[in-house]
Amino acid sequence: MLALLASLLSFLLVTVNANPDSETVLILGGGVAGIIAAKTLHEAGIDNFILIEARDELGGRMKSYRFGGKTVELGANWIHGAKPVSGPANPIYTLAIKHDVKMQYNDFYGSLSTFDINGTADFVDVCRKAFADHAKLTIAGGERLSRSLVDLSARTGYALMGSKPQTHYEQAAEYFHFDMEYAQSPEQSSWIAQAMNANFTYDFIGGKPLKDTLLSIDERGFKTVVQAEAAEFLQPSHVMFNSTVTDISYSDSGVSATLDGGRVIRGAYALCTFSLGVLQHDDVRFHPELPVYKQEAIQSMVMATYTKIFFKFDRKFWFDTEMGLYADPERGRYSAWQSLDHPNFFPGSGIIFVTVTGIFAERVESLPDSQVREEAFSVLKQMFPNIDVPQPLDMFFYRWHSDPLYRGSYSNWPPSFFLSHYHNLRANLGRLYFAGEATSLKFVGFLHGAYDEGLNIAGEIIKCIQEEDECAPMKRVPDITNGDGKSYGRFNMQYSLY
Ligand SMILES: Cc1cc2nc3c(=O)[nH]c(=O)nc-3n(C[C@H](O)[C@H](O)[C@H](O)COP(=O)(O)OP(=O)(O)OC[C@H]3O[C@@H](n4cnc5c(N)ncnc54)[C@H](O)[C@@H]3O)c2cc1C
Ligand SMILES: *[C@@H]1O[C@H](CO)[C@@H](O)[C@H](O)[C@H]1NC(C)=O
Ligand SMILES: *[C@@H]1O[C@H](CO)[C@@H](O)[C@H](O)[C@H]1NC(C)=O
Ligand SMILES: CC(=O)N[C@H]1CO[C@H](CO)[C@@H](O)[C@@H]1O
Repeated sequence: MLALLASLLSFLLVTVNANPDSETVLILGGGVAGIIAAKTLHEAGIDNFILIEARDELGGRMKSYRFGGKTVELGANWIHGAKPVSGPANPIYTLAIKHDVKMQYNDFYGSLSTFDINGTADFVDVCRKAFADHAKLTIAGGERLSRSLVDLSARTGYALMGSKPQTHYEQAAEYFHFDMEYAQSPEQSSWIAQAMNANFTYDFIGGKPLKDTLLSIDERGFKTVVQAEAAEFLQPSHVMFNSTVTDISYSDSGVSATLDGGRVIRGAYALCTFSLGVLQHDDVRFHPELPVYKQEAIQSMVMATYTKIFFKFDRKFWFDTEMGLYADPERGRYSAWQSLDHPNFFPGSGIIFVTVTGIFAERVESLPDSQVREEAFSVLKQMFPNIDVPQPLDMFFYRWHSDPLYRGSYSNWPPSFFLSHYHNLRANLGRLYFAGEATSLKFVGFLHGAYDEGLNIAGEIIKCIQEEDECAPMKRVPDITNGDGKSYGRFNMQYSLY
């Protein structure tokens, strides 16, 4: 009798432990999406959440680094489409103003010097045409979408618009306007998704660049935008730092996350904000295994790589403009240079950086630092044949593609990724939800995409917690067929940031 009572008691205890709280929400990842999701829960009166983060600080791909006596940004650095002519501002801009983050307008396309293998070569007019071609591509892509025509690659789109780069100058100019945005080439990118992305973030009205690309030059780091915001509502008890998730178990009644030490954290709901790259590389195992439609969606989106290589020199010997574009015979080879030693940014700093993208960036990551330094140095010598280019004092770049917490920089939508894939990438699995830049339709890749999705998906979870009857599974398409797969369906493409 006593034994029976004891076993009944222990059964009850186990049951209670398995359901600690009907409302605990696990937020997996402390980047923009995770922080904004936590804030959204908090504002809805839900404070029993736990944010689990592998690193020892918040911010994720907002990652600053002390280099050459200044704070440089290894990850996100710009607020794109800060303040459109009409409609509300980019929410990252609003947060930056609120937390007094120092920003400076970056005249990406207007303040430009151009070079080739023999030094200065004036092809600014070619760049102007590439800007206009990109705008044309965007407008025509939007028209395809509104007519429900199938998606094509941006390369096809460019060709149909009459833009067919032949010379190294034309290729460099196209690279500067396209790859520097999407971190992949036009042949690797969806025409329609490119059009949506550009239309929603940039104001193309009039086809002129607006002064709405701001560069953070804050000594505390751009991450202050979200760290200061988090400090307003996050209690230390809400956050587990230095906690890497290895396994996630999910069902219709709860979710648990296993940490690398074996500890299991249980919740009623979980929001996974790990990057697309993390999901693609099986850095986290799911139990049960993810359904085939989810796997197809995850593997069909692309995690592209965007790498900034920083150099510190004892003095500035380069161009006086903000940007420098170098046309190499190989498209995208150390082409896009940006001076931080500029009156608007860090005058006197001796810092310049070059950005590489896509496959070339993955190649660079796989090389030893010394070889990258040597290659980029020889490009500088070609750009400045009449100057005795000094050896750099320091060089640094971050390997996003090989970091198991990211596996790349941000998502880029390929032509074979259909709107139904998008729904499947974003859909919940029982009590497990997904959010991040990759799940944003309007702003894929951007900080404001991560922000928007933290807000939207936390909203889905709140509906489930507070209004049981509204807890419907999110849209998914288990079998994407030729009939529904290629159509984007009817979609309102009116320009609006929010
Ligand atoms: C080089 C670069 C340049 C960029 N430039 C810009 C820009 O100028 N403007 C712009 O708008 N966007 C830019 N972006 C994109 C922007 O940074 C991202 O869209 C945004 O930060 C993504 O936020 P997130 O919350 O979706 O993901 P993340 O920031 O990746 O957050 C996910 C979090 O999960 C954590 N994590 C991962 N795996 C685990 C695990 N197993 N266990 C526990 N924790 C884990 C990570 O450490 C991270 O903190 C850039 C990105 C890069 C890399
Ligand atoms: C996380 O780990 C780092 C490095 O080991 C350590 O300095 C820091 O105190 C840890 N932070 C927490 C909150 O455990
Ligand atoms: C560079 O200079 C060499 C030698 O004058 C010349 O043969 C070559 O055509 C030039 N290349 C370019 C891209 O200007
Ligand atoms: C589909 C759509 O609305 N595309 C728009 C993108 O922005 C340009 C410029 O405002 C419009 O001309 C397109 O119609």
